[in-house]
Amino acid sequence: RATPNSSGRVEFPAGFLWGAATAAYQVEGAGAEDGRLDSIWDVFCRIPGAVHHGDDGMVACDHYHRYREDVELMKSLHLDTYRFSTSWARVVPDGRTVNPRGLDFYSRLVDELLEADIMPWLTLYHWDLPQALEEQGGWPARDTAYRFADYAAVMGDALGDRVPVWTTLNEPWCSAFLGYTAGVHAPGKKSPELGLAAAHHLMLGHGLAVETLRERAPQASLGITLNFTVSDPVDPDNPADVDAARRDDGMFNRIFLDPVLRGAYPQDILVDVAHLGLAELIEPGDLEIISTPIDVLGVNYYNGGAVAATPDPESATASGVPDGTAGPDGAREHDATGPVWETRSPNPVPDGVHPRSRGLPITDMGWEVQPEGLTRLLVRIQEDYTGPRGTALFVTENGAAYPDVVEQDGTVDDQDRLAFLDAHLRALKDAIDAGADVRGYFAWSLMDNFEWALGYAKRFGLTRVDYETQERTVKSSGRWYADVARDNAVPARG
Ligand code: PNW
Repeated sequence: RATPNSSGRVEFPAGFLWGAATAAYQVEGAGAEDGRLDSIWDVFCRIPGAVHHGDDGMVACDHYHRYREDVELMKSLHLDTYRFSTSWARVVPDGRTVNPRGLDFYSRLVDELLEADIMPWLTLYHWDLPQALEEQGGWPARDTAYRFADYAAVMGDALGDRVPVWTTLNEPWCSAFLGYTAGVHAPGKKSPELGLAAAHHLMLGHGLAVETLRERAPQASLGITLNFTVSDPVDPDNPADVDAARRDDGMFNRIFLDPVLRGAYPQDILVDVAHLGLAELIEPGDLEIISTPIDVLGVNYYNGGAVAATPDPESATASGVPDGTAGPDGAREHDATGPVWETRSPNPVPDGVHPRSRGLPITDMGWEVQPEGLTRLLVRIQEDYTGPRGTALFVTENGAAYPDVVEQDGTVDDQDRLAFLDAHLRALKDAIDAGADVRGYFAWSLMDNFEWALGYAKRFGLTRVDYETQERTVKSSGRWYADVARDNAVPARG
């Protein structure tokens, strides 16, 4: 492999796209305006203890009313592209009837972006299923996949001529397994069977949506965003740990990669979950639909991890949570103030997969900072999955939560976040040098926002949001990133 890009100036290929990402429920607010009805997240937020501090997305960053100002902000950051999601609960509030006023918001946003010469990158589903559809079974019900395709058709008809890139789902792993198995995300269900059924129907919905968008937006690039981990056995000489890493990789990465890009679920995973009913849900033709060719694969990468077959004997709670980040005993069930680390592997595979600390630095999420994992991940996806099919790679999310310190004058000098981005961009360039066809990068996130079960307590933004005044202040990381985007290069470090 090429020498790691450790500190010199690093140039990116001509045309590389620089962006920032958000998601509807995390930034929009206007939760009950212009005909929007509840999504599963609105309902989940009302469950006492489900979300840190009882926070919800009713106001969030008020982006629904401030989108013009926010597009100005994007311009000031020199962004080539903006990745946002559309709220299904705004566009099709009851899951069946189109709400023109909701749809119109996205039309105005897209026009504003095009006017500013910022390419709209649209994600159809970033976790806000209309509650009406959850009440009819949610993602574990096959019908939801068809309702999703209907919603995709509505969006395609409305914006197909103006939006050049569409991704169907954001991180189906989170929707399926954090939502229906671990119960830490909406709708808060706790069943391995439901998680697997949700996963299959999310995949089916993805494939159906690609088919329908292909007709409605023949010029557009289409794809999906998956979230990934890089699982290393804590002891590579211990076959049980190696098997734990295999299962972690299987239930996190391959269970989505393989059906989408190879047209089949991984055989070892089908064997592992044979008693949980996945195979019985697959109808003839499903995998052909799921593997409908895509043009882009979105890669979300925050961290990898070392895993073991057994809990850490030295950890007091034996939960595998790294030292110093464990929440109060027993507080992890429905009080998400503790680290999200543990939710990284609530997979339905029979035996546990136990995260182990490697002593690497961690972010405010408790996630290990492991930039080199991004290089390995991108090269592997290129070689094993996307390369043979000619599917382009984009890093659609990468970033870090840190507890920002606000200076007297309101500025935030977040050198920790800046260093995180710097290291990951160098790692990304290493992957390009090693042959990965990576065409763009989106920082998570354009601005601080509603961090799901952790509420407003965790800040990922390039821009600080004061939730009292809704004032936006670009952080040091944001100013640094603006230069990177302008110069198409990461400046020398130091
Ligand atoms: C992603 N995990 O979520 C989402 O796409 C964003 O909406 C979110 O704000 C961002 O990452 C930061 O969390 C994840 O537990 C949430 O492994 C949890 C996990 C992974 C991704």
